[in-house]
Amino acid sequence: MSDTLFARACRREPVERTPVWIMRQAGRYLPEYRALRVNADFLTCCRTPELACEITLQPVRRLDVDAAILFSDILVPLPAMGVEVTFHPCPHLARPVRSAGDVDALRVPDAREATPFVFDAIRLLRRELSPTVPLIGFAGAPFTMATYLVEGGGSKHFEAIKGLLFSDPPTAHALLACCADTVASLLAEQVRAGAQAAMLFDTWAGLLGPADYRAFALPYVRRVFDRVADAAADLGVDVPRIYYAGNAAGWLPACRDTGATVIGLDWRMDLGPARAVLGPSLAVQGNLDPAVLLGPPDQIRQRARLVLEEAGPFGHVFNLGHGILPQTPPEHARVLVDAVREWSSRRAA
Ligand code: 1CP
Repeated sequence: MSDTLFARACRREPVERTPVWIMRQAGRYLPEYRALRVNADFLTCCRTPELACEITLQPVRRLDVDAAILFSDILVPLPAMGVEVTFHPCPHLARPVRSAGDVDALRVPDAREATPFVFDAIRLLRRELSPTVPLIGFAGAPFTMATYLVEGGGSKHFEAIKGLLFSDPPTAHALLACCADTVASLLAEQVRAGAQAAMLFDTWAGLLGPADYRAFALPYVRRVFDRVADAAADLGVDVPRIYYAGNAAGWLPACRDTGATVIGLDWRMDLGPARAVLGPSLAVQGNLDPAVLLGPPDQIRQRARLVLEEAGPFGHVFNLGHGILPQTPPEHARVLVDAVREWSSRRAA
């Protein structure tokens, strides 16, 4: 794997073109995914290795992307922590975590016992995928996990999680530590099962100002990536550590201290200035606005080119700035992948 286009871009080595994959590339915008979901609910798909494997492969076949991402969800570890979650399709927790007593009652599961289906799916996928297409394992970053646990689902103003941070910081830290240890076990174990990159999604860290990011998010991200780095070192393999930093403009400099090797960014900032802040040792991933894929093909090609020019030729993995929207015409996703290939290889020639 260390020689795939994706791995070389993550290491900031020269590449003949920019690798591309799409966040949430498996999912509801694909008719083949919707067809499979007629007979299996979302969690059944996540918990059945053959189904998770098949769904992971769907966008690889259709789009010819340069990386696969395991089909799962950041909330898959919740039941083993003692928290029930349902999806309709957005996640909903019947009993959110609100008090010190609720946090005390949480378990930090051993991932091998809690989610064996995740590792079985990874082993299956490593047999099915071409050696040129690396498999990305992932988990939710501790702050984003804690946000779902406390809010109980999506939220408009996030007053429950933010209220907890400021009214009872020791309980907030105990919750974050619990999330970090759960996620560290899950992600390190994915690497041991064969995941060739490890990604943390911090979708909600943008709720925090810089000082609070450093207090409540950063140390826990670092704790997870340290465990991932240890697992990779034990195996003697290079495993890129990708940190998706949602709405990160306010605390972008802190991303240098996360232990990540690649920083995923959304479209709210341009990649050129972001790279100037992140410095020469980090690669970047992103950052086309997913809504661009709702527009016409010419616009998609033009916007893809602008992102490539902002990012420069090395140390860039092309992606959207957030998950692909369910309304996206699948052929528009293919237009994007082809445009990235064409422009970036023409530039390299
Ligand atoms: O009914 C269905 O089919 C369920 C829809 C769905 C899907 C397809 C959910 C519920 N999750 C997923 C898959 C998923 N989620 C993947 C694997 C697919 C791929 O990337 O190809 C991944 C990586 C995720 C990660 C995820 N889940 C994040 C982080 C990334 C992001 O988009 O910000 C988050 C925040 C979630 C929570 C979640 N799970 C499902 C939904 C609809 C959501 C978002 C809800 C919200 O915005 O609050």
